[in-house]
Amino acid sequence: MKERLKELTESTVGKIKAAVDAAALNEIRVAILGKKGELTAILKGMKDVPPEEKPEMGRIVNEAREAIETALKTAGDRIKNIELEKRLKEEVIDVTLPGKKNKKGHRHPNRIALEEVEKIFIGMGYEVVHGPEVEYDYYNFEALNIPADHPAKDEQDTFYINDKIVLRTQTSPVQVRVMEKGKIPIRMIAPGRVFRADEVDATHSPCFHQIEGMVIDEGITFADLKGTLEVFAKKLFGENVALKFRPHHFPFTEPSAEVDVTCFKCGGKGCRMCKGEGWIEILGCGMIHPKVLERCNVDTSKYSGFAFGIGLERIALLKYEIDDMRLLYENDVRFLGQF
Ligand code: 2NL
Repeated sequence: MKERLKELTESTVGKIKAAVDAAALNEIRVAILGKKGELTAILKGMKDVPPEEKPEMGRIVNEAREAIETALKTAGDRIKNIELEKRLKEEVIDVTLPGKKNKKGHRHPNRIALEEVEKIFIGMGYEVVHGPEVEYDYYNFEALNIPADHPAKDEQDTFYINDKIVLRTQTSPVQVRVMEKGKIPIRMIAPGRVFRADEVDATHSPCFHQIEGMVIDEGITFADLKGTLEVFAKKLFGENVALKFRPHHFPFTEPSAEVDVTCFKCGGKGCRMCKGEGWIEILGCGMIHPKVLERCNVDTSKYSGFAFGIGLERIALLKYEIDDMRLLYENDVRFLGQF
């Protein structure tokens, strides 16, 4: 019996020392100390040991159990350490790997063009003013010398909310509201969304953007208008461009003109960009009609002013050489990502 116990202890401790993982260790524990384990069987057999041998046998069996349990504990700690190290190795984070890039959005080409235009006028002392997109018919038309029977009011071109209210077709009503406040001098631009009942094509959209501008003070002349727009065009398209003022008609200005710049692509020789013309139209302008000033309570014996209107999309299309306005509204990131 003693011999058997000694052998069992030695062979078990040997196996325990050789065990490489927690599962193997557990198998050994069950085989020796489990319900049907070898040592458990020996302990159960103690009842058949003659009484005089019991104390001695009891001591030996207990020693064997303690030796095995100590070995199990030592091996358990050893395997825990091995497994911890293995996990630490496997789960290591390489802090030198490049981080995940966040995809950042950016400004729409319209927005980039608008901010560039705003910057130029702010630099010349202009204020940027915003106003309602849903506007009284009076501010959009009547105050601007466009009477009820004017073709510009045609129901085909204008979205009516009701008899008196429309979606603004230009941002001039913002300027009318500023004039009515009566604080002069005025140097302002009014950028924003405008609406016309147009079919969508490469150069039209029912919703587009305008930047109107206006200056009112004592002694403002057409020369101020020319000088201002020349500075603006050169800052936007390059110092080399020349301007041409072509007589035109607008109901709210007199005299009025459309302004062309020499093609900044070919320098005026004629190319695809300017359709062989050498000139590109960029805006409309004029001296504010006395009827408009008077209707807005501006004293025409003292003050005069000029105004202009720029199509924002037109500027964005020209600047970025985009040939179809629809691209600006489709919001395809493959297109927008290029600017
Ligand atoms: C164009 C022409 C223009 C104006 C807009 C204006 C505003 C007031 C009084 C007088 Cl409150 N005029 N605005 C003047 C001339 C031309 O726009 O072709 N825009 C794209």
